[in-house]
Amino acid sequence: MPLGLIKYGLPGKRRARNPLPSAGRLKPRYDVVIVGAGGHGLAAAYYLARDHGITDVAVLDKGWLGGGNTARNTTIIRSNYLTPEGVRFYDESIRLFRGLSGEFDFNILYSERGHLTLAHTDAALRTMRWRAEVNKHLGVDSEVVDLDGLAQLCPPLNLDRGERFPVLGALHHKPGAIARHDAVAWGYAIAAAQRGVEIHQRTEVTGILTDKGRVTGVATTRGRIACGRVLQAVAGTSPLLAAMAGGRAGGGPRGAGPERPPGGGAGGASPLPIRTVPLQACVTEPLKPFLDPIVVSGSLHVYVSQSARGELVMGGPTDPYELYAQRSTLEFKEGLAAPMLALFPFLAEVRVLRQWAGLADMTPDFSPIMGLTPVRGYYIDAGWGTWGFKATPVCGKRMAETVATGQAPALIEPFALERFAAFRQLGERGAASVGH
Ligand code: FAD
Ligand code: PYC
Repeated sequence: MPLGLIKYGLPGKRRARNPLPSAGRLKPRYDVVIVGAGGHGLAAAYYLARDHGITDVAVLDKGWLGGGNTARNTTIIRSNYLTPEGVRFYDESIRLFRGLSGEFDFNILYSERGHLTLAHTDAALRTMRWRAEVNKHLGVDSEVVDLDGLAQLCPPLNLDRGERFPVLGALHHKPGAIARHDAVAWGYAIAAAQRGVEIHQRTEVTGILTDKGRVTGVATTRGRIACGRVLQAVAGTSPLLAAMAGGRAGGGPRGAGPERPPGGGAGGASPLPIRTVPLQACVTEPLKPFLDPIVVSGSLHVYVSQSARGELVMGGPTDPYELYAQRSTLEFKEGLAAPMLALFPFLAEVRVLRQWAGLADMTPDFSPIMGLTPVRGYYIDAGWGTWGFKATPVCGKRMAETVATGQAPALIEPFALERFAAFRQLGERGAASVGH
């Protein structure tokens, strides 16, 4: 047992320690304001300070640190995407994830388990082969495995050929991993705050201030703040915030921004080609470790991994309607149970411990939106749908570079908002975790 733990345990009186330095008072002006203290906003703040020496930064959140989608996600990390742009991008994230615990001196429980995407049809197998070829070409470890291979990689999986949708094979992606989501958010928050970044919780941005096409500040529930640069990193509420930056000024092509978000938004119609839908997940009671790899079935619309605590973390497709409510439903659980039991019949008696929902901001091509906007000094990090946790380190690092230099680096340039106007979409639907 570490000596520090014994020393901590012996004295009767223990003072609770908050490792996050206090943010102090909100100043009237900052160099950079980041809206959203989820993993993405916090990571961007950290890399702005660490890599670019920019520390006059306020991260504002209407709720609490890491309490949005970051707290609600199922933490699957992988780079087995379909487009070369996607594979390169997520692969850099995996490299960064591997070093985070050491960098923070804070264990984020990063655990590479391997990731299996099951194929139940010939068409699905074809997509797996395609993904494997693109991945290998770019140095990413993905292979199609047959039933014998699957039986070795995941012995508890039901491979009975008599099933209604029998498993035919799978894409095996060795680097597939999970991590502790709140540890990632807190790790970035503490490391950023130690470098001088201020994190102000319960501070909602209610307006974006602009002058002659340039951002000049933000209006908040605690008053106005002047600043030269704003980064929006609000995931599920991206269209609402972008609308505050001014009507179509967010850059969406005419006709591509599909609908006004519920409740409007100060700037009116959404400038982003994004629809927001709930995404639900649940965990079971803890079980002895039996499931090493992460298992996903795109055709059956379910996925599962076993956490360090032994809980099975499970999810399904997005809800089939647009909604800004984080409620969970019985229909979700019912829809999950049947396919999950087809894959692991012995789980029939296992109890679900809790369930929840988050908000997925879905783009038409299932790729994110990162980079500049037509409002000068206003930068966007959005469109993370169901896939953004795994991008936290790389997006934070590359968006920090974008904010610091005023230019998007080559790695994220293909994800620019203007791709929708230029018909340069990056189709990643075939690599989405389940059929969303
Ligand atoms: P968030 O963590 O949502 O942070 C945004 C913050 O902005 C919030 O804290 C919010 O309070 C704040 N905010 C919003 N509006 C304002 C405002 N006006 N003023 C101030 N603050 C504001 N991704 C994966 O890669 N792998 C997965 O396995 C995975 N599973 C998922 C499962 C579920 C059930 C859900 C819902 C999502 C999943 N995702 C997954 C997606 C992932 O959770 C998100 O893409 C990611 O967390 C986005 O991080 P973020 O920091 O951008 O956003
Ligand atoms: O991006 O791999 C993923 C994922 C799994 C569940 C939700 N998203």
